[in-house]
Parts: sequence; C-alpha cells; structure tokens
Amino acid sequence: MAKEQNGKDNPKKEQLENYTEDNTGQFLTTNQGTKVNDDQNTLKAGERGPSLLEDFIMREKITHFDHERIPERVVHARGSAAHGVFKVYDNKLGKFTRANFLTNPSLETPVFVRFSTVAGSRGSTDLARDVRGFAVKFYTDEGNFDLVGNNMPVFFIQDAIKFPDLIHAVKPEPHNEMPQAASAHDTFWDFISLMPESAHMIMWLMSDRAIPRSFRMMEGFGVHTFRLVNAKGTSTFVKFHWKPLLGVHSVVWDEAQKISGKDPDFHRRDLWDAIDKGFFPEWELGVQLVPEEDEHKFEFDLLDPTKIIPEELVPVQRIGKMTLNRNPENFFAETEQVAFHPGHIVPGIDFTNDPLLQGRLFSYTDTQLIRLGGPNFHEIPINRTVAPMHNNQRDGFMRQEINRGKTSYQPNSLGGGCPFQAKMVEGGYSSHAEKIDGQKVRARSRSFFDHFSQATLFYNSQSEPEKTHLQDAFSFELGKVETVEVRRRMVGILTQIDTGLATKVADALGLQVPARPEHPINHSIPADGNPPDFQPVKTKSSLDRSAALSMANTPKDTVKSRKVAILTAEGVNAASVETMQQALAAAGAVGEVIAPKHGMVEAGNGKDLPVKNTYLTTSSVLYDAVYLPGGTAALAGNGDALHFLNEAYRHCKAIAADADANEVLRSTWFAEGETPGVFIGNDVKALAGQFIEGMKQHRFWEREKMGKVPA
Ligand code: HDD
Repeated sequence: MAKEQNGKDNPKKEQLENYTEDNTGQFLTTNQGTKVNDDQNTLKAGERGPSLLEDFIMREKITHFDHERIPERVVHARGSAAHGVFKVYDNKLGKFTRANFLTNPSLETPVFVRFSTVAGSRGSTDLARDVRGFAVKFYTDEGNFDLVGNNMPVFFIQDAIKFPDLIHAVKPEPHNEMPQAASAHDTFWDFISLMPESAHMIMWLMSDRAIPRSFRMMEGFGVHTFRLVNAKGTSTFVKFHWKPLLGVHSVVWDEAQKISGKDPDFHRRDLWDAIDKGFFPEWELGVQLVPEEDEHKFEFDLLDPTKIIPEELVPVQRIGKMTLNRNPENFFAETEQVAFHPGHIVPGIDFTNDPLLQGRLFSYTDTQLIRLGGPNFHEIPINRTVAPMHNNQRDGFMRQEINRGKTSYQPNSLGGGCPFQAKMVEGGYSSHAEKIDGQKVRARSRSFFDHFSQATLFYNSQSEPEKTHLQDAFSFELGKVETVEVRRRMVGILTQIDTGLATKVADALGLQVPARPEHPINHSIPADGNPPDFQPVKTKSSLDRSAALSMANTPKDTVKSRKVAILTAEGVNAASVETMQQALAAAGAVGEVIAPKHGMVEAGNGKDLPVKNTYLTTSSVLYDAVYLPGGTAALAGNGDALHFLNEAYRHCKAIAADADANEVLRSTWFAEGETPGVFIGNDVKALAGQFIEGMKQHRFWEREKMGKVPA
C-alpha cells in the first residue's frame, strides 16, 4: 500500500491503532480468549448425533453472526470513505475566527471523509443520478468539527420539517419498493412539482453534477450560511466550499446506467484505487465571507438554503488544502460507524438561524441513537475526538470509559470541582450572542419566496452541452413518471425557469407547453392556515450568469490518475504499446492492456505483454480514454473491441490510434467525417502528446450533436 504523504505524527491514526486487531500469527480463540481447536464441527452426541446446547464455541459464533447487521442510514446509506489531513495555508482567517485548525498553518488536522449517494440502499449503485454527500470530520485539537455537506450548494427545501416528506417521496415507493436508487418515479416528481422552492436544487440535480466521474472530481459545499466568530466575539457569515484540484467532471447518463451494471462499485473502487496507488485526492477549502452588517444587502436571504451567494458577488477565498491519503482498515468499523453531525462544532464557528440547519441540529444525534444503538456512539474509535474529553455523562449501553471517582455532577466539592468549566480564554465554547426578539410563529419569511431566479441563473450559466444534458435529464426522469398530470405540472414549473427548457422537455413528453403565468403560480395545495402568499415573488436575478456554475469552466490541466484502455490482440506492436504506456505514466495516467485472454498477450516481435483485463471482464465505460496500438488488425473482426471503440466515441472520450491500426478504425461507426478528439498518427510519441492534451479536455461534447453511433 502506498505510504502516507508525510510521516508526521497523526493523533487520530495513533488513536485508531490502539483499537486495531491483527490475526497474523495468532491462534483462533473465542471472544473470551479460550483457544479453539476445531472450528469445523459442532459438538455432537456421537458423530451422527444431535448437536449439544453446551457447545459454547458454536453458540457464540452463530449468535454474533446473527447480530452482525445494524440499520443502514435512513439517507446516505451508500457511501465510501477515506482518511486524510487538512492544513490551512496561513492565518488570514485569524481576524474572523478563533478556531485553531483554520488559523494555525503549522497544524495538520486529521480528517475522515465520507462520500455518499442519498436515496439508494447500502448495496445500491454508485452511479445513480443523485446528490452526493460530502461529509468531513476534522479531528481538531479543540474537538471534532463536522462539515456535513453535499456536492451541490443548495437544497430542495427551506425548512427541516419538510425533510421526511422529501425523503419519503424520493425513496423507492412504499407499496412495491421500486425503483432503487433513482428519482425517476411518480412520487418524487409529484412532490417536487408541488414544491416550487425545490426549483433551484432540481436544476443542479438534473445537471451532470449528479453523475460525477469520481468522488475525487466533485466540489463540496457546506450549503448553509454558518458563522465564524473571533476572540472578541465578532461574527462573520461564511459559506464553505471544497474545490477539487483535479477539476469537476462527470460521466454521461448512458454511461452512468451502463456502469451501474458493469461495476456498481465504480466510485468506491476509484477512490480506493487512487489512494492505494498514491494518487492522493486533494481539495482546497474555500470560504465566502460576509460581514454581519451586509446581512440584508443581497436580493436573497443568507438564511435560505435554496440560494447560493454567486461568486461574482462574494469571491471564494482558498484558505487551505485537504489531502486524502489513507484507506480505512475496516469498512464497518470506520465507514459504516462514523457518525457525522452538523452540530459538532468548535470554538470560532457557530450556526445561523437557517431553518434547515436548525432542524438538522436535532436530527443527527437522534439518528445515531437508533443506528448505532445508544448514547455512547462517540466512544466508537472512528468517532472519538483527539482532544481531551471529560464530562459528567455516565453509563448507557456499551459504555467503554471507566470513569474514576465518585462525583459525576456539577457543581461539586468532593471531586475538587472537576471537570472545570473552561473560560473563553481557556478555549471554552461560547455561543454567539445574537440578539433575538420575535414572536413565536409557524411561518416563513417573505425573503425566502423567490424560488426561480437562481434556477434561471443556473440554467443561463450552463454551456450548450450542459443545457442539452439538462433537457435530456428532465425528459428521461419525467418520461419515467406514469401520471401525466405530474409531468404536466413539472413542465409548468419549468416554464418559470426557462421557456426554452420547458419547450424541449414538453416536446419529449408529447405535451403542450403551458403559457407562462404572468404571476408565478402557487403550486402548493392550498389549505386553511397556510401562509396566504406562499408563492414566488421574484423572477429575475440581477446577475445574468455566473461562470462558477458551469463545469465547462473547471480547470482542465491534468490527466493524473485517468485510466486508458489499450486494446490489443495477438501480434500487437509491443513498441506501440510501451511507448504510449510510458508517455501516459509520465503524465500521471495509467494505460491498461486489454486482450482477448488473461495472462500475457503475445506481441508481434515475440515479446509478451501483461494483460490487465479482457474484453469479457471490462468495458469502455470503465475507462477515460482508449488507445488502439499498431499490429491489431485482428480486432477489425472482433465485435467486442469495435463496440469498445464505438461506445468510447459515443461517450465523447479521447481516442488515439496508431496509423497502423487504420483497418480497425475503418470498421467503426466513426471512421469517416469530422472526428473531434480522435487522434491518429505514425509517431507514437507525438501521438501520445496530442492524446494526453485531448484527455485533459475530459470529453468532446460536440460529438453528441452528430449522434450517429449506435453503441
Ligand atoms: Fe442530512 C445524513 C448532508 C439535510 C438528516 N446528511 C447526511 C449525510 C450527509 C448529509 C452528507 C451523510 C453523512 C455520512 O456520510 O454519514 N443533509 C445533508 C445536507 C443537508 C441535509 C448537505 C442540507 C443542507 N439531513 C438534512 C435534513 C435532515 C437531515 C434537513 C433532517 C431534518 N442526514 C440526516 C440524517 C442522516 C443524514 C437522517 C442520516 C444518517 C446520518 O444522518 O447520520 O440524520
């Protein structure tokens, strides 16, 4: 396994090692430490007789097995995680926060990060069209700070009381538990079509962000506005961002669906393999800062989680870097048992009154109580803080700590008053003294009622291919909805966002576009007691577009860790393969040989090349690009190889071919005419240069317009 990036002490790693068990060279024992000498046979009354109840070895083994499962997370059940470190660049934030880990550049803070889908079960596909969870636990020297975010900067709903409704709508339908890990069904779109506040999030969900190429190529967002608070108690609003150094990239929907069959663990494997091979994923932490006095300067409410602060209005300052450099030792112990909570905060950070965040502060502890079985989940090794932990909480199921002494209350004199309360100068947490004066009401602020302007801003900011993907995504999802009235109502919502988009989707669904209402309509079902004007109030953002919203503007300067399929057959030109492999390796990419059979493939000069995969065991959808070396004429008659090439072409991937392999190319569907992103040459070194530049572009979307390849 690749070594960690640096050998410095990592307090979390050391802590976990105390709980790590290793069987190597050890005898098999019971849980009580009794050595076992036969693990193959139950104790019986005679060789062919009944089993005996006294068989403590068998009973213990089976009982433990019977209790191995815990409930999966009610949302974000499917996830993958890794360890790493975070380091702030300088103490620029010192003016705004007293949090050590955000201000002291000599600190390296251990982190554990779990990525997830939302709707699917624990065993569902990674490639569902879905939001991705991006949850980071910082083990700071002042306690755990959890940034429990997503790969999209806004959310579906404005108030936590709607969360169970949202999740009930998106999960498989309750009568037949279908479909798994998919939002393309009636109940989800029924709910969404009645919830205009979800319009902005739906645009993100239908965009390519919902089908990432890799967890390593996703942005992350804290979503809510939080507060930074300095030692003087001055508060500044903050939005947190994660910016991936590999850029933000996605697969195409047809590809996503195929990956779900070929390798449903695609993202999990990608993260694991990258870390294992030493391609440590990196993100910069960014902050958007808004002084308290500017709270009401925006045309949206900072407390509304369905809104972004466009980067044109408040730039994202990059303040530090997170590197994931270690795979977990044990999936269950770490990835499954980790318990995130937006309420895990440290001095220098505080909440705002965002009603979604406020509700989350209740929900996360509550869910761990059932999922992890009681109030001591903070003692599970992955959840333990590395800061000293002392309090008067006691007992409960599975308590690990042995608390010494006879006092477990405050104040006390018998225990010397310990543990002491900490003053602020001693690092004590003190909540921001926000002035609140309000009536107790079940209500929503009018400043939350603009549901469409940022949805429109998002659409306007997309490149042409991204707009097409959005149209296609809506057409797919609504096409799977069986109730025509729901489809129609959703098209009505889309008219509020962009009439061009609504027209395209209506056309695909065989519907008429409803006239865009002069006053945006209220799609929620009116009922007595509802706020009378619960409907959108604004339709135009002062910004026309925001560059940061389009993935077309992401950095495209690296092919690090990208996977290239090298299609071979017996007689392949070894030099053509090896020259390309060397050039790819020099650029940080990996070239894998694919051949008709496992083992070695015999090259034309008698040399044997090691085979990574066969046409049977892999597929173009599992690669970023394809290379066809010389000496492969036999592949012109190999349907699997031709399908590989055609499909890679259809998914807009870079393809390179040794000119010597022209015969094979002639048998593909893209042999003639304009071929953007297809590189052909005699000089493999020069060809590799062009190919690598092409791969940096990630995809050649212009091919989609041609649409002639039937792969
Ligand atoms: Fe949540 C898990 C992110 C709203 C209730 N949520 C969970 C996870 C992520 C998020 C990443 C998985 C953590 C992990 O990997 O273990 N959730 C969000 C974001 C939200 C959000 C970014 C909006 C901005 N969530 C939200 C609301 C509620 C919840 C409004 C409830 C009122 N979320 C939960 C939960 C989960 C959870 C039920 C399930 C498992 C868990 O907490 O530990 O409590």
